[in-house]
Amino acid sequence: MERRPESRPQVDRLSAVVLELCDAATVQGDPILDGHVSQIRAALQQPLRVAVVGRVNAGKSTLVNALIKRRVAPTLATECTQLVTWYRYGVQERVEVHLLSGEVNDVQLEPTGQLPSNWSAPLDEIGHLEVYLSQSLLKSVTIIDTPGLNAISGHNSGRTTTALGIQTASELATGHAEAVLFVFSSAMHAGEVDVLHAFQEVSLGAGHPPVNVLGVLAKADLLSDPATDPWIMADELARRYSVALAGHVSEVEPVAGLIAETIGAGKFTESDAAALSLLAAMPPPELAAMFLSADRFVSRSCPVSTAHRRSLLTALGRYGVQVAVAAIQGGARGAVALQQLLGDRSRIDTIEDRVHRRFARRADSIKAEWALNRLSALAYERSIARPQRLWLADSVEMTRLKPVMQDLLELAALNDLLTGSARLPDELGASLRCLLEHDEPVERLAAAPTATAPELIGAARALSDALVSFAFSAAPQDEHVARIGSRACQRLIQQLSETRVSDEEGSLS
Ligand SMILES: Nc1nc2c(ncn2[C@@H]2O[C@H](COP(=O)(O)OP(=O)(O)O)[C@@H](O)[C@H]2O)c(=O)[nH]1
Ligand SMILES: [Mg+2]
Repeated sequence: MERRPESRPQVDRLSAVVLELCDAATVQGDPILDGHVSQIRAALQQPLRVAVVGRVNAGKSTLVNALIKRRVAPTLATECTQLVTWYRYGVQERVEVHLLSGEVNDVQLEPTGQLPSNWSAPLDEIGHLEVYLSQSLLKSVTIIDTPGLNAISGHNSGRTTTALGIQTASELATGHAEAVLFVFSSAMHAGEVDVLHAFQEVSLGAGHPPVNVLGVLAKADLLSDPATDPWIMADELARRYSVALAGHVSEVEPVAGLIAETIGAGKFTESDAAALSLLAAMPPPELAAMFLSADRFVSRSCPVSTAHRRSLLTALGRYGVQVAVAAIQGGARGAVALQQLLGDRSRIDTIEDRVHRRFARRADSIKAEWALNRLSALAYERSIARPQRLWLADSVEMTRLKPVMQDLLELAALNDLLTGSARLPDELGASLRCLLEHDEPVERLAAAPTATAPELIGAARALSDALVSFAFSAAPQDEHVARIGSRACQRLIQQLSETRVSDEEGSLS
């Protein structure tokens, strides 16, 4: 007998419902509505689009490279850092230059694997680039690298906001990001506050609920001096930022993007490991003196060539070099062991996990919600005939009421919990957050891995009861969230009971 899935369906169940609405909209026969709807339909059928946003030099492109495990995006101030670049999945690697005129030109990556720096068209005629790569992450998300939010009214920021979806209402249905990685560097400076405000305007204007925005504290390695562990400071700073940004991002995670980029892109070699071993063998006082500053690191006399020291510094930063040297002194040998260790230290795994857990796994709900929002915005678009607009407003509302759309309510409830717009008692709030954040029943109920189906059902009932009894005397918004949580428990109980019955039937046959 066919075994029922244990986790929530990953297929585009909700998107399929919204696609039906799109089909019905097309039959309405309004060409303008149809134009918008066909863009929404296309977006629903593609991987989730995640924009990487932040000020110039925050470490966005470095993070993009680290995530796609290739050094494709330029990370210095070259011309193409000014272009919005989409990284999409494609078996055949290529780059498409999308001109503002609508024309598309194909170009190749440089032999080094990087984006070319010369384009066949002037920069101000290029809308964006689309890079097709066969990296597996891109099967589930499309990543959009943006130039930066520094001068929100400036030319490049205009492009950034376009990628995020800040356009005129008539363009609302065009290529937008559905989720955001907001990158800011640890080296706070005055401009950062302006960028934050710009970002807030941008993210709210684009209708990105905080649950779809992840904060990334990049360049965590720069928080170190030779004597301290940067992660102590990075964790503390990330915690402070996550409080300060509570209404705008779901959480803030620190990362050492540069190390992750070098290791992920396979740019750390045996020759680098050998050079680091020479450093590790130096007398400790001399080594300590070298690590006092980047200048001293390259200028002092030492068995490793100045050029190689400079390249190590560019590839790993001072912290990365220090970590590797300390590991060698502790017995680590060879490039493979050091790659593993440096990769772990960069904490890119946490960012990957969050991209997967918060975005990729929830892509269906995020996309369906995004598409419904776009469709309801079209109901106010005056270039569409009034009867069609009225039909649209009504149909979006009816679609939202379908029982299958419970997932969207759960996402909204999680958002309310994360942003503090709904408050539940600490323990109950944590249990509900866990229920709404995870996929597997054991994780959703924070149960022991060995828990049996009846135990899980019991735990779900207990949580549901606690939520209902809280809801009786709660403020309206808190009550609403608690009731959605209770319904989520009931769905889980039903799912667990069905799995159990099918298992029992399976064992009888
Ligand atoms: N030490 C260190 N430098 C970084 C890190 N991430 C980026 N950088 C450097 O910061 C500069 C700007 O990075 P980039 O990714 O191009 O920033 P973007 O303008 O936001 O795309 C480059 O020189 C990077 O090498 C990091 O995690 N650690
Ligand atoms: Mg960049």
